Amino acid sequence: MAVAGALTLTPSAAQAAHQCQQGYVCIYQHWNLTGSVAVLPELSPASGHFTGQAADFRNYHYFNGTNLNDSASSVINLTGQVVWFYEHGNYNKYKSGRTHGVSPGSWSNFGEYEGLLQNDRASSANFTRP
Ligand SMILES: [Ca+2]
Repeated sequence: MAVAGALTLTPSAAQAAHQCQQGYVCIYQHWNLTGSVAVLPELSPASGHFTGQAADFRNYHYFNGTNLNDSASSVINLTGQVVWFYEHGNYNKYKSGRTHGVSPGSWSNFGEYEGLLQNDRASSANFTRP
């Protein structure tokens, strides 16, 4: 009995937006800061492991285990500098590609603007204006 009720899943808790903390860049699997999140210490001054660059997103995963490369859809930047995302690894150094900058204290969806980095295409990020 009550089988139907037991099968009713409530996605709200699992899919609730991760609360990004001050001093961090938080990258989300889906638009509007939803889905699983990846927090890269190298891009987050508050982490204690800030280098200002992540050259290859294949080396990172969301909390749910999915690889970060070619899957990022939105980002919030709670650092004091513009963070730049690139279509290819090594900040498009070896291959021309699109970019998308996210201003301090703001958030953005990838792929909402023609000419900028598209959805599910980010492969590296840094704080150096391309
Ligand atoms: Ca995505």
